Amino acid sequence: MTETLDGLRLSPLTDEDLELLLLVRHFELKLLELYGRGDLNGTTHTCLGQEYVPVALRSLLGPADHVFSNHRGHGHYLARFRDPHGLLAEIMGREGAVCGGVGGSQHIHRDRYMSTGVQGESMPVAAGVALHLKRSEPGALACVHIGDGTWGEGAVYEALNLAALWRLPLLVVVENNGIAQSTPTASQMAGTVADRAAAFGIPHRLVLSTDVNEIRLSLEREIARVREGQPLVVEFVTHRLGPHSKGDDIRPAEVVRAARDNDWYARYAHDHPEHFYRLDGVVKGRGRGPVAGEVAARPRLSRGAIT
Ligand SMILES: Cc1ncc(C[n+]2csc(CCOP(=O)(O)OP(=O)(O)O)c2C)c(N)n1
Ligand SMILES: [Mg+2]
Repeated sequence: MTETLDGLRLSPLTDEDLELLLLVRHFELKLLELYGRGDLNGTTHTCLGQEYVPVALRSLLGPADHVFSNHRGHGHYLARFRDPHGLLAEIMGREGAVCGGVGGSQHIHRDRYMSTGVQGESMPVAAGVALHLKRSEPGALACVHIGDGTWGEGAVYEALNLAALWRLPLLVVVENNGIAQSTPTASQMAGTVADRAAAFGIPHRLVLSTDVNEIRLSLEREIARVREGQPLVVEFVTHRLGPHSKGDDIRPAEVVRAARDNDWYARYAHDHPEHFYRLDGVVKGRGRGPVAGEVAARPRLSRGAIT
């Protein structure tokens, strides 16, 4: 067993948080199963292993805040809306799809939530929305999720520059899983995310923990400052449990093993077996049968998305 990121026992979760974590986990495992059977088209990127990031942030964000997601966005969406039916219908091109079936897995727009598969695109858009919020809805913020590899996109720096200069309520959440598709971060990033934030005078916080309660406590005050116009970069050191998309995993066995050893799912089952097993089977059963079965039985949309 390799060292876990924080090496500590996870604190007990509320039923609500655990159910949400399990919902995301089983939703995506089901997706991979459906793709494997040829029941879905296009592609999908799972956030297996990273589910705790949006779940931890959930209670720190409010309905007036905007969330910008990326290609790995099912967890971000489910943490915001808890709508597995609408998302699965979107991915399967069925009636009840949240974006009428034209967005698919990566391109979702609902209320103050938007995802894009184009790396870095969301940063300037989120900065623009943060400017709007500063002027018209003070106290609200724009939260944007990006990966470590996305720091190779120039648009990220243009957005950071203006966020710092104009003191925008912009929260940049970096899910640093150590890899971009098949390129390890160490092979493509000079310096660090922290150095790059510092170049703009933007505070940076490193989160090593996978403990939802601990993460919330550690970020509460900083996120309150974002609402007052202090942009912030929060970098989660996390692990991608699965392939980049489907079946395209060329990582060495020890890297995958380290990801498994840090997985909140196995760790929570170990640390809190009674709580875990009381809810895991229930949430898994819901996703495997009723949600997927019900959505698959709906009429197909004529214009289903292909990605
Ligand atoms: C502008 C742009 N370039 C390339 C791609 C292809 N692509 C999709 S995901 C990805 C890797 C992103 O890595 P990272 O930002 O670390 O996020 P992760 O996949 O690890 O969550 C790439 C290169 C893209 N979607 N958009
Ligand atoms: Mg990455």
